[in-house]
Amino acid sequence: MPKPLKILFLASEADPFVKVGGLGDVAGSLPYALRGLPSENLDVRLVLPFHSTIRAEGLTLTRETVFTLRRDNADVPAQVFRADIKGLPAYLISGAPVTGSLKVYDPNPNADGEKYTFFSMAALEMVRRLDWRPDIVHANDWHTAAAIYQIRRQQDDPFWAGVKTVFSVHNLGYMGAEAQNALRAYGLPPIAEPFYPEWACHQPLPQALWAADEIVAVSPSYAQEIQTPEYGYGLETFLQTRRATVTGIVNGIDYTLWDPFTDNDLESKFSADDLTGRAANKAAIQAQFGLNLYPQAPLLAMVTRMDYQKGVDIALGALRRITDLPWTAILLGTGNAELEAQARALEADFPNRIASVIRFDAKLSRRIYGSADMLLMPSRYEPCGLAQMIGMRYGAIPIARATGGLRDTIADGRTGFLFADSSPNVMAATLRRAIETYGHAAKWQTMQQTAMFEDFSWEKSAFQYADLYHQLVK
Ligand code: NHF
Repeated sequence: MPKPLKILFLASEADPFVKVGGLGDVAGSLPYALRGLPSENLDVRLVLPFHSTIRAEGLTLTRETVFTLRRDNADVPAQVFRADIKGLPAYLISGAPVTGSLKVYDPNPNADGEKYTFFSMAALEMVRRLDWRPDIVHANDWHTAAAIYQIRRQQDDPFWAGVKTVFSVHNLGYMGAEAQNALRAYGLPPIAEPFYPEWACHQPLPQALWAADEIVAVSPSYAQEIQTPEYGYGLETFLQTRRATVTGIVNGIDYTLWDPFTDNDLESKFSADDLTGRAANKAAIQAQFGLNLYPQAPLLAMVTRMDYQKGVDIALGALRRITDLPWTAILLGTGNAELEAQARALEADFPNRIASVIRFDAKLSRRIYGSADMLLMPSRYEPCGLAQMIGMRYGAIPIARATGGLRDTIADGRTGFLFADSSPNVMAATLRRAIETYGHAAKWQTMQQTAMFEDFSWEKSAFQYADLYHQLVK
């Protein structure tokens, strides 16, 4: 049995406390998955900001400690509450920078810079007050990056000396530029790193990349990609110098939450052994959204944040190029106003073929996974991607760009269809290939079943993280 380890896991969001995006799924699953590996002996504890959107009802809260943090010449009070859920110790940190912000990701960037710098520093002070010295601090994305940098700076302090750090990169595109002033105010100087452009020395994510003992990208391909100019945002040269400490561990999905056999949001439940329920689900969606031109045609779907990263424009362009083929499509998501308008315009041009549903709708997303024949993911970059794994679990075959986690989780021609270029033409050609295969019912069903039998459970990835932790403290 390996030595017991204490892991402090920091994130801006975690399901079921609060979830805005994929990071919330990961931080809501991985700590549980790690605690659920008895052979690994990991005491994982989660720390979150006590966002104003976290509802206290339903939580059993105990007040753990209060203290102040020094910010320039003033003291900022912090309060820590504990709210364990299903056996996972979870700490919620409150204070004016957190309660003063109405959203997890505030539209005012300075408010976010303040909130997350305060949170990162308070998380470290909290464990000192509680006298719970972690062996590993595992932070995620720019929001909690300052904690990693601060630990590195405090290696002379007996409490932090020898504490190891892991930094997970879920999206290199967000570096936390807005936190510069707050970092300075809380006493964190810029780093001097010759392989960085000047701006990067002042920002939390690059600081954590510099300071962390181990950098984890959320898929092996993304770990390679961030070391290239195309995906490295100017940090690639530095990341190449750290290549020995950059690994990729693909995310999982929670198989208890994502199971077409038990999903109560589906009109008809189904499993890999009996897919018949999918037809009724598809008929229901097509009827609800007036997609009645070709009842037997494949239903193409996109469930996404409407963002250029996700290639929404590429998908819309590709659909316009294949209108000679029989298909219907549903697009669900919100975000960038320009992309929303483009999606609406496509619906206006082909009203009985395409439904653009511009909203966030968790129930509809499940119904789409349980009915669509193909799930479109033409992402310009995709650190891991969760929708393709959910789609495969529900028998919706992904048509995706071969990048990051999409490339690592989809097998072209076996569990999905992959294409290389971010171009509507190339995507259109791939859709033609997929629609052609769809015409061979037996072949298509084999693909669906193969996809549904893939193992994307968290356990596999959790073992890889556990190994990494144990290696680090050796
Ligand atoms: O799956 C969680 C998510 C990823 O690819 C996704 C992304 C943000 O862009 O790791 O983080």
